[in-house]
Amino acid sequence: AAPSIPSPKGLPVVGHLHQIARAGLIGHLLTVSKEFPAGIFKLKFGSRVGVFVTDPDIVAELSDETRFRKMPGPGLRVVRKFAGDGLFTAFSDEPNWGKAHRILLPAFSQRAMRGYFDMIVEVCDQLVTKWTRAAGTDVLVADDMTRLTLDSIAIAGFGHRFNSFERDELDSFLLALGRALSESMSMITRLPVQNRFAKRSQRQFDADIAEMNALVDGIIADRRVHPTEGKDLLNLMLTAVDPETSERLDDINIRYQVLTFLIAGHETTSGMLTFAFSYLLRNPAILAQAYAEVDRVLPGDIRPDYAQVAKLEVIERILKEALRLWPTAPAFSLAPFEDTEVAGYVLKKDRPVNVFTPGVQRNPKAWDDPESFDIDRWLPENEARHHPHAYKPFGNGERACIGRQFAMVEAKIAMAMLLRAFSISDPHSYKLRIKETLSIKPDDFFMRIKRRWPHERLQLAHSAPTATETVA
Ligand code: FDE
Repeated sequence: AAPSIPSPKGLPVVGHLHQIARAGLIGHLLTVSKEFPAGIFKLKFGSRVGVFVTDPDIVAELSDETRFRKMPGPGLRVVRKFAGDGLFTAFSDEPNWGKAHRILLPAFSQRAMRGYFDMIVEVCDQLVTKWTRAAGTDVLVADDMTRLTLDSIAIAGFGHRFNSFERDELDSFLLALGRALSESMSMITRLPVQNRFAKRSQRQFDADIAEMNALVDGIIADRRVHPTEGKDLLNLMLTAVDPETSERLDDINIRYQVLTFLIAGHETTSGMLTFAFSYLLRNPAILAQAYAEVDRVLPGDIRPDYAQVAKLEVIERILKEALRLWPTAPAFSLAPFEDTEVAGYVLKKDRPVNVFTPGVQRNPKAWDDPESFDIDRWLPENEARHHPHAYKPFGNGERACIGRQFAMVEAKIAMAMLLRAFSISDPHSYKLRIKETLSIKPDDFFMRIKRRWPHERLQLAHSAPTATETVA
């Protein structure tokens, strides 16, 4: 008989839930990853068992799409209560996955990106305006990044304006979503018996779902009354025909997709930006490189154009490295089509196995000095030498992130526009704490901002040959 997958010591009944409650799921998994260098282990969540993989060679096997496919685990199955068979939460063999994938792919082409670009710049500019008014104070980074990413995906995808920067509170959609996501997490880390007593949470959960649906239905109804030209996500959903089946998406599925994009399109991207800013503050030499780059690529207050995004190489490497240490969608799950053996263990047909990306992406087998923030890993000559399956912040294969380009374009231009206008500092010496919903982001991270110019820009022009050299 094949051996069973190793597991840290747990308690009867609760298994490892008490440790998870203390360290948070991600923190606990990172600790356990180090205790199991073979890169595969299991944890007990009450009566349920989760298998986690952090070894890049095992990930290589799991990435073989002839043997494995995405299999939503307990977390995503709870999210299906509101995202249904939308792209993110669909099982791969649900017909609506293929249909929506084929219909929506054109909305993420290079050409489509160019079309969204001005809208994204517009939203970034609203944040620059907000921070200019707030200059000299401390801003709560995650909240403003969330306003930025939510407003961008909503305007680019659906022509909907949240106008989040006009209000001090976060949009009530975000509050409902935040509660629904943490409740989804709680449902899987609570014992069944505890779930039975969580009636109030259940009622709140239902109310939050109703609120999100009302918003989405409003967005769809509005477009039906005021049709627009162009092929944004919503127009494709409402009008395009699947080339393979010649069918359109049905109304329920469109609702799931709009909600899916609003969620997937903002949570992870705002977390990525927030982590990236927190690393810049701890790495002044890299911050200096970033200032130098934005001053070179986007001088003065010119309006950025799409061609400049490709030139933001330092910024891109900063974001990639932030996503290595803290992939903001921190796991994805796969299951074999048939019982199969991996690394000497039997994996059962259809039983989800979790690729725990923070563990994979810090695995010393694949990364030198894995805990250090080193953007030079992403210089082209170094990138070519990476283990091919040690970096998966956007998932794998046909179920990989459809919004990857969108997220990177948005994050690059946002970070560039902010760094060209503001110098950032960390007077409170922020110590990283992770907030977990289904995605992860730095909790309670404030950053001090000051306008860099006209003030500093003018000074630099007097004192040195180029702004670039002075800052660097
Ligand atoms: C997806 C995704 C993924 C995979 C998952 C699994 O496998 O389970 C991942 C990992 C991700 N994604 C990640 C990320 C990061 C970031 C920053 C992002 N992401 C972003 C974004 C944006 C948008 C719009 C999106 N995103 C979206 C999406 C979708 C829809 C999906 C699903 C796909 C399919 O088909 O399946 C995803 N994303 Fe992401």
